[in-house]
Amino acid sequence: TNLSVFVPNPENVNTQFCPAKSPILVGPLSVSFQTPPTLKRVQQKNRYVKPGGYFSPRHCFGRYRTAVIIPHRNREAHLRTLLYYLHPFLQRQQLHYALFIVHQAGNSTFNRAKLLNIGVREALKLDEWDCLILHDVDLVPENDYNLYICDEEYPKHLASAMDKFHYSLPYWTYFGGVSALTPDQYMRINGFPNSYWGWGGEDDDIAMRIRLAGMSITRTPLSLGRYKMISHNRDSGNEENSKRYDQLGNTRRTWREDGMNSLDFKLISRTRAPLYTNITVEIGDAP
Ligand code: BGN
Repeated sequence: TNLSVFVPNPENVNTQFCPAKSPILVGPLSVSFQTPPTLKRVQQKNRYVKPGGYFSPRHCFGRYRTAVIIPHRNREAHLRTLLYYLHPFLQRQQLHYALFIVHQAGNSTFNRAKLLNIGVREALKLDEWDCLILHDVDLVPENDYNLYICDEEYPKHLASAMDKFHYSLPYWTYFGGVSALTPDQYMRINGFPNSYWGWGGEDDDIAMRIRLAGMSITRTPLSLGRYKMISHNRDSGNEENSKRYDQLGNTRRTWREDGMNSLDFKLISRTRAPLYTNITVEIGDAP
């Protein structure tokens, strides 16, 4: 497949940047999970999305270039629901964006943070992104004023008010669900840890890396960072990581060696699906 670098919309004859604040935002959104839509339906509703899940505003030049990276395995129905809501959401924000689904092949234990590292590495080969959005597949944003752009200074936590935590933070340093880092911020913390297999702790490790690298966390205000989680049972292959407490106790010693500079995986395929770029990888198994 041809995965050459994206060229801005050739039909776009208007050379003006989009306004700093999109005029077509609507604010609160109504999100409900009934029967997940078919991919075909999502495609029909998003006819300006190009293969690979790329979009560029049609009447102005997008000011911000955002890559949304979504780790995935075996959650097709969630993915379809997220695509259904996320594509129009990002288009209303007038972003130049693309969606990358990083699919963990095989049955080894799930590793969210490592899949995110892979998504970042692959996405940065395809375009120059201003902002990397690290996004869980089961979280749907409920307000489009929650902008999918980065803060120049600090990593930003976007999922500040999830329904499962009664629309507030479970604890002050929480950094899970959806976050936004510039490529520079991402590299300054050596990316995310590759060593958290199974559920839990990796997001706390990331929050700690940010601190250890001398940065703070900024976040979307709770009134706007609202998300609905698509309810589900714990997946098999994503059992609680019982080592996470020990690992977190060691982060200050390990973060410089465990991350983007030690990332190792086998790319099985990278293809342009109609609504997203699909990256399928073999990532090994827990030691
Ligand atoms: C925390 C988990 C996070 C998870 C949140 C919300 C740990 C490490 C314990 C020291 N952290 O407890 O990974 O995102 O809950 O569910 O388990």
